[in-house]
Amino acid sequence: MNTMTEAEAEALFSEIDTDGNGEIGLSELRDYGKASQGAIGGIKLAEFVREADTDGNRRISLAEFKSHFA
Ligand SMILES: [Ca+2]
Ligand SMILES: [Ca+2]
Repeated sequence: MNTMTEAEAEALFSEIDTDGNGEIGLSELRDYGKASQGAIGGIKLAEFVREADTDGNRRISLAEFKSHFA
């Protein structure tokens, strides 16, 4: 997937990471999903977590996020 520039991916990440701890947790994703019809960058949230969470800790780090989108 190369749908965003790195800067766009970082901007979207910080929009979703509302507590600013550098990782997107499931509750942050759920909150974001409510505002975006359950999709992120056109991808369904459940699918996004499965594909982007490469270390399997159920949280999306900025590095995981960027390698997925940018
Ligand atoms: Ca967070
Ligand atoms: Ca992860």
